[in-house]
Amino acid sequence: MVSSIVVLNGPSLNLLGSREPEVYGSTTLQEIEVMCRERAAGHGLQLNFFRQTNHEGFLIDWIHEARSIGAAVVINPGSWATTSVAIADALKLSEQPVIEVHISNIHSREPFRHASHVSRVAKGVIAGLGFRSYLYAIDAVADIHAITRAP
Ligand code: DHK
Repeated sequence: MVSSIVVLNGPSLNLLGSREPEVYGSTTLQEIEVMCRERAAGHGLQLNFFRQTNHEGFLIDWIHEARSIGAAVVINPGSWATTSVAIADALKLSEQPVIEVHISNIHSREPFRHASHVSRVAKGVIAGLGFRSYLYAIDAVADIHAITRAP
């Protein structure tokens, strides 16, 4: 049963707010973190916002850490979605739901963004809804949690 969520972010998402705002919006990662905390608290779930890394190995370590504490994973892998079998392999080991998040709609963008390794192992994928993609991912984990708790 899920009682905590780890939120993970891949490369260049530290620049949210100033990075291509016409694509990614003007909300910063820090602002997203605050909203995620509120959302998770509203569902009675603990949130570990591990934040962001530009180093693939760190992200893999964090995925393993999430597994060891039995947390669900909300992950925006950024461009590693399309390049990293290693991240997908690490996520596959999770015994809790993994929700892949993208701020932009990767399917309406360049073709190289369409095929995600992470999508193959994720329980669900939320893309194109701006910063709200993260919040809906937390709602999804909470719903799954409620279903698994139901008698
Ligand atoms: C973020 C990125 O950094 C891109 O590499 C992805 C994703 C899309 C997003 O929309 O959040 O292709």
